[in-house]
Amino acid sequence: MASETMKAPMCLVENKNKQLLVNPGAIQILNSISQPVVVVSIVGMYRTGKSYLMNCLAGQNHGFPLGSTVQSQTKGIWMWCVPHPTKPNHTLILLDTEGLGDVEKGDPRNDAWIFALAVLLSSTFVYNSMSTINNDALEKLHPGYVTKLTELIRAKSSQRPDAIEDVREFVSFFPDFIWTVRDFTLELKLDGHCITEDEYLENALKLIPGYGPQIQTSNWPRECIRQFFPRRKCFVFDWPVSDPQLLAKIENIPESQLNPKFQKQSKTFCSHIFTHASTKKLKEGILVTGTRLGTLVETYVDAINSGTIPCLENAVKTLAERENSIAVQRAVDHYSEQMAQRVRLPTDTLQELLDVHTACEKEAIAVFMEHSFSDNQWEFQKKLMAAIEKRKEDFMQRNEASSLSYCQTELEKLSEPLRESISHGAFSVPGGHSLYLEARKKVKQGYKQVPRKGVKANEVFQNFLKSLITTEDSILQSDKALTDGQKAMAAEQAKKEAAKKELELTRQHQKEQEEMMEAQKRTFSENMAQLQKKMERERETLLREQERVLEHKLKVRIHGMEVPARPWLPRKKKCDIVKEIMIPKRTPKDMYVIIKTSDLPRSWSTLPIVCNIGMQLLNSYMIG
Ligand SMILES: Nc1nc2c(ncn2[C@@H]2O[C@H](COP(=O)(O)OP(=O)(O)O)[C@@H](O)[C@H]2O)c(=O)[nH]1
Ligand SMILES: [Mg+2]
Repeated sequence: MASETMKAPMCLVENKNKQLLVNPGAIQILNSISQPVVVVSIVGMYRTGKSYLMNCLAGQNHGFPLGSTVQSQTKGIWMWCVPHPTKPNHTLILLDTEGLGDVEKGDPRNDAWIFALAVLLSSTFVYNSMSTINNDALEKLHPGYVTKLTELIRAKSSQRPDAIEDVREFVSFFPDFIWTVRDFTLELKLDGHCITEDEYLENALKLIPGYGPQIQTSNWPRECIRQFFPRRKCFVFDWPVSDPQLLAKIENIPESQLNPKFQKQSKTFCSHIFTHASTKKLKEGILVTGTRLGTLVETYVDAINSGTIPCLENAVKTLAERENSIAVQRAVDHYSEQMAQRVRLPTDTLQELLDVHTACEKEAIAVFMEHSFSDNQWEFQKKLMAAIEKRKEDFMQRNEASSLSYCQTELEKLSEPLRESISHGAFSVPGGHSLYLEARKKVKQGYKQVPRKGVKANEVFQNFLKSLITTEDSILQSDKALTDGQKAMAAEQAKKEAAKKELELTRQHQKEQEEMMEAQKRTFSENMAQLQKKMERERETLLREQERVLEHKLKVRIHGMEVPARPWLPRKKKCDIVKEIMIPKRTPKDMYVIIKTSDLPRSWSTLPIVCNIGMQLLNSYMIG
């Protein structure tokens, strides 16, 4: 979509009357964005300049309405889709949260959900606060939002919300974390040394040594931020203007008149987002497009409203089901279009049709592979195979019908003189049988000359000969030029010829059966070959993801988790972490799990076996 059509932000999720409502208009916009998206969300206390900062990212002074001017802005998540300023063919989606912690704006009950949604939907999550990152900021700003994340989000549908594995899973799909500190007036110094903004954040997130309950309470948000957000950055901002009067009208102040330090800091922040904010991805490297983001919003909000916890695994399943159905349809349409373009009915032979079928099928499978994902039990691939099989049969039937009618028409034209001669009694004369044979031979020769008669050519001619048997016999018997012996020999000859033709026809059918079997074999091997390739590609992505998770877990492990463990965060040995991450539980039937969880060399040897199992399953499916 041309994202420039979105001139102003619109509400995506409204927090109203204890319910979260998805705006269908916003979903419609997302649905039209087929490009991958970079999603930046911002949360923090109201009137801390969040919307202003988001407008900076959109390159606009006006857009998300600022708190000073609009009092009755809808509570919830606001969305603005703009073309990505540096990544071609990407859309930048800005998600601004409105009214978090603002009691004037109504029911705060859903605030935690808005916070969780901002995390779930973004690829970069900005946490905005005022003045400093201190205990106060960590404890009092949205108490419990970060620490509640384990209760508000679930990675796997099958696990208890507090399961350890679930927390571990979070990391693989959680966004990058940025803490923006506004009106920052302190010096960036620690123990007399200059430090970077990131060091300032890391220092603030350092766990307080000790074991008391107060220390635990202080450490918990720190621990959570460190656990959930392994990739962290910090940006501090000075006051934008020195005159407080001017602050209220900040959107009308030309950039050049803002505090030069603030200008520089805003530029640095924006340029970091434009260069480093990554494309939104789900687990296993599934790229999120605008359309997919729309589905995620709907799935998560549906879950929240129905009283369940948004679950990433279910969201991916919903996405996969929607998209895999579309992928099947696309692939089948491609097959049909290409067949219609490349096949001229009737084809000369069945093999000619099957060759084109194989080529079109190969392309169709590739279309399916390109657009499908997480088709764990090959459910949709099997649907595709069945659908293509049906289309192929339709083509074969049409091919036969077309050959039949063409051959019949041609033969009727060619045999017209013969039939006329029969009806005029031209062969009821002495020597008539020989004349008849001559005339029949002419028809045969003429028929032979007709090009591209197709698969029914022999059958049609055979039926034509059968229709003449009685007439032919009476011509023979009434031919006075022939002796009884000659007649008997001629009758015998006719029988032999008929039997020979019958045999030819049977052989042709047998050959066609074999050709069809061969084509089916090609179907299976093509499906398996392309599946294998896709799995290898997916496995590479998975390995990279596992490495990332491992790296994070080790980092957390190594950099001092010195407080008593939470029930969901027990301390682990390094080797245990490695084991848990690299070898999750297996279910032997699940082809993807086998590929996902085995280590690299083993996977290469497992792959053919897995493909064999797949082949057998697909085979039995087709036969069944
Ligand atoms: N002190 C201060 N005020 C700001 C800053 N940025 C914007 N504002 C002003 O703060 C008010 C609220 O800004 P807004 O962006 O709507 O805050 P939001 O409620 O967090 O989205 C407006 O009057 C802005 O002009 C900033 O960095 N510091
Ligand atoms: Mg705002």
